[in-house]
Amino acid sequence: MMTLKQEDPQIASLIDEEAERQEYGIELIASENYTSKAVMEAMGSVLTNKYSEGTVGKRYYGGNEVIDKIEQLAIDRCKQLFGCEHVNVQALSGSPANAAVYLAVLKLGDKVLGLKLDHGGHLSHGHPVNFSGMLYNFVQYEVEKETGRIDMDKVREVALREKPKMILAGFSAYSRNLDWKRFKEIADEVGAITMADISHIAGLIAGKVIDSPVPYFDIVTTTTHKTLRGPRGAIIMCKEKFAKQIDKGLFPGMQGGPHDHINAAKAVAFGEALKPEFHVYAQNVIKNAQAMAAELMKRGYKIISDGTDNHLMVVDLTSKGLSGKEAERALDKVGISTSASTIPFDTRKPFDPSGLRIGTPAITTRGFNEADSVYVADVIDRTIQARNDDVRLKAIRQEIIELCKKHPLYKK
Ligand code: DSN
Repeated sequence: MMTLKQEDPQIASLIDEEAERQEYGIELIASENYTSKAVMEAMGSVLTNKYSEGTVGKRYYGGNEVIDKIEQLAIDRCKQLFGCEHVNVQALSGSPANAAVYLAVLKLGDKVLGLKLDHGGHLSHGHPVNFSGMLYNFVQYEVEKETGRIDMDKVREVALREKPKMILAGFSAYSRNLDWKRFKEIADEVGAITMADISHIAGLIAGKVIDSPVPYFDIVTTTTHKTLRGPRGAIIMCKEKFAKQIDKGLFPGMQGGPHDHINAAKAVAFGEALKPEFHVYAQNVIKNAQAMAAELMKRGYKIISDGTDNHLMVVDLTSKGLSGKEAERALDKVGISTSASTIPFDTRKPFDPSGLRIGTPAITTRGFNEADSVYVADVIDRTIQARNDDVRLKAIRQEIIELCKKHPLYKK
């Protein structure tokens, strides 16, 4: 058989181009990371050829004796990593995982509490343009204007008033730890199911540097490709009493055939996260984020909630006189990838919001330390100031290339 280069030189060369971009660029998108070569090898394997609807030992297709062993390994490692009672590793991505949970435990129109998108939540946590907001009756809680933090007494007030069937805790742009125990107490008070979406922080939980909802919550979903550093995909963990419902919600409720090559790569990633080095990695992700946030604040940038407990921060650029999109574009020019983000109570439109979300999972994977993170904050500041000066931006681009050469990624 032909190699990719022989079969399709155009795609092969574009992949090379993207590899160069990743190698010589600084990745600060809070939801991105770099997987190991081992994870990629599993993803690019013959396992992509297989169909295996069903669960281990109960498949709708023949020839699954090897796939069963692989999926069981993924399950066992995941249970060891997160201490969950049951896990389904077949979810294709975060939103389908959440959809499968809703399908499994809710009826159409049921009421759910979730964090508002522009306050740090996620589209699939009840935004009106998303299936979640269209099919279910989501009531949203918010962060406080003064502190940028979730006030649990207010969450309790909303829960007592609304009496939801389920309470959902989780975020894609919130930099503070969640009080899982308090969420559970409130849910118990109103008789609600508890669901956590830990997509952003799963690696920090697996690395045992922040608290886990798994001991308290009924259901916990996560993507596997963010801080957890695995392949693009998701998993659903739950208490044993929800196991059957969740499995049925995912297949046949939501999905057809699982992606066995991805499930193998999930097993590899869980194996990596079980190693002691991953604990150090998770610690460093937070140290780097805190160093970067402190430096940006020193330079007059407003960080929502005035700092971070995790891997990310949302910078309010209003006082700097530019929008999140303008900052994102300027940083792109020097080879720094970020994502424009709404801020709580944003007066600007979601496509050109007031904030910029920044995260440290990827730079930490390539070995950046706190001093490097302070330097990156300095570069961000200088780039924003020089955003209309192409000569200065070009010089900064060279600095970035030198910094990346100091911390090679896949060219090691
Ligand atoms: N796109 C992910 C993020 O950036 O947080 C969430 O789906």
